[in-house]
Amino acid sequence: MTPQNCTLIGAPVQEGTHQPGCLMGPDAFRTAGLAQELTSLGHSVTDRGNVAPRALPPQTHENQAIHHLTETRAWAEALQEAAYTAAQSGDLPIFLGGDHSLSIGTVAGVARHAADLDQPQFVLWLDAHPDMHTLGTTSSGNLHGTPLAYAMGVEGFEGHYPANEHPVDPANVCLIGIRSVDPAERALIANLPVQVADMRGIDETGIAAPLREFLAKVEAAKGRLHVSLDVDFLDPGIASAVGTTVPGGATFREAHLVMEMLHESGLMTSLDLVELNPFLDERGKTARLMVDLCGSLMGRRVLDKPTRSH
Ligand code: 4U7
Ligand code: MN
Ligand code: MN
Ligand code: MN
Repeated sequence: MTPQNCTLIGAPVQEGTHQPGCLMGPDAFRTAGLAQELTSLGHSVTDRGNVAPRALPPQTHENQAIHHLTETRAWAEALQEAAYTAAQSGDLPIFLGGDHSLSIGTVAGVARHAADLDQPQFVLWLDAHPDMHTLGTTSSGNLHGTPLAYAMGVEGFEGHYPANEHPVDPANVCLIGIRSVDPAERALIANLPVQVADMRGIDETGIAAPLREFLAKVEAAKGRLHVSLDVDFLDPGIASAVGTTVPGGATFREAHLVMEMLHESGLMTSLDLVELNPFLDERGKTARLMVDLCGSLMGRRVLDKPTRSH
């Protein structure tokens, strides 16, 4: 296993949701021992503390449901810059959320670095939701439901979110774990070449098949891979500390298998850990599970030899 230099970047953003608590996410990951877990696996860790957004002049949108648009834009600008700088250093950036609106900034930032390297950017979205609303289609007004549409350069953010200079090709995007899709997202998915593994399909094929297919694409294209892990990817029975629980999520073993396969691929170049709401946690159980999953993602395994052959 190649040791990596991991850079932890806290993004205590919660303006993308209605429910307070994600603000405490970065410190919960720290308290649950994320750095120690990575160090125990032979990696080095630098914790850069938390990003702080600038104050921006207030802006509004005709969709009255939207709240905290100004703050979301400010976070996006600050995180795009932080992600770009961290990616340039050659280290593995790990963004500690914070709600999923943080990915508006992180994906754009790492994609900008991929463009500098002239490598295609790929995104793996592990989530119950596609997060493919635009400012025009969101009816909850919760902007954590928009980051993937923005990352792919879908229209509907102009003049509100920062201009997206390096949109990710939808053909380079894979969503796994999907089980709650709104009508506007359904229509977008139907018209874009994204790979979607919903829980219905996963029940039939297992979770390894769609992931293996996607990782083969990343490898063949010599791409860079950003992984965005939303706590609600997991079944609420094992991970309750999240505002948007949806039954029927990934089991403990399905989630670990995804992490183990990602590690074996050696392809991941950046990571978001999002939507942990420590205020809803039971004695740090979900925070610890997320750290445990990061262990598998970063090389912890049952035996010192590969468990299966491809
Ligand atoms: B998350 C939702 F309506 N689609 O837009 C919305 F179901 O980052 C949920 O994946 C969004 O947790 C969930 O509010 C955003 C809803
Ligand atoms: Mn507008
Ligand atoms: Mn999400
Ligand atoms: Mn979600």
